[in-house]
Amino acid sequence: MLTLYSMPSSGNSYKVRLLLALLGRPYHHIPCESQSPELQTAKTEGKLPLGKVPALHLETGEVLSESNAILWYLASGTSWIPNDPLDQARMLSWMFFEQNRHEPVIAVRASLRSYPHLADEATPELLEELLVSGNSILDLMEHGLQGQDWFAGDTPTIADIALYSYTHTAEDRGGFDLSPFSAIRDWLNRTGALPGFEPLTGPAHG
Ligand SMILES: N[C@@H](CCC(=O)N[C@@H](CS)C(=O)NCC(=O)O)C(=O)O
Repeated sequence: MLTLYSMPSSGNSYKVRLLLALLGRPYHHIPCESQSPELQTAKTEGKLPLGKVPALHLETGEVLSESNAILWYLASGTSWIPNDPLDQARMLSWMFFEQNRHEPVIAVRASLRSYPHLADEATPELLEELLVSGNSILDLMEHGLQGQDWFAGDTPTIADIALYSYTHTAEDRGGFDLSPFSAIRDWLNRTGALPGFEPLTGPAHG
């Protein structure tokens, strides 16, 4: 059986749990919350090759790191990766965007507002800067969803899962106002209605 080391509060970890739920794949879960002894143990026992969660341990003993690479592996051979190379490239483009531009702003603002150990870094100036840049990221997503239900192609792909993770908590955790972004709000509702969907239930961090 697959074993997933993941952080209950974290969007990067939630992506993987969400895809496993949507695929109906059973797995053994080892929760490693931020600042917890379990996270430290996983690190010292060498369970996290890149030092971060999520990490997926396969039945073969191989270990995969990086949430979006894990999504790719789990989705291989399923409809969550489109067949058309152009749609695949579009999907990857949104997934790189998610890691390079979305997560460092929208997730970071949520983390600064939620994790007690980051409170000292959460200055009003930094929160304002992240609010402005986060709104421009949301604008790009809103534009990307014009005339289409999903980010890459006609059906949901792992790009939707990658982007859903930190966007659906952007209001309550990140302090963003999604009311001007109607295409994003419709897409969030569409994603939340997928068969097998599981909500993020970890504590309100990150
Ligand atoms: N780019 C990585 C980011 C992984 C990452 O930063 N994980 C954080 C939680 S979101 C973590 O492991 N934090 C614990 C630590 O750094 O000690 C991915 O997408 O998997």
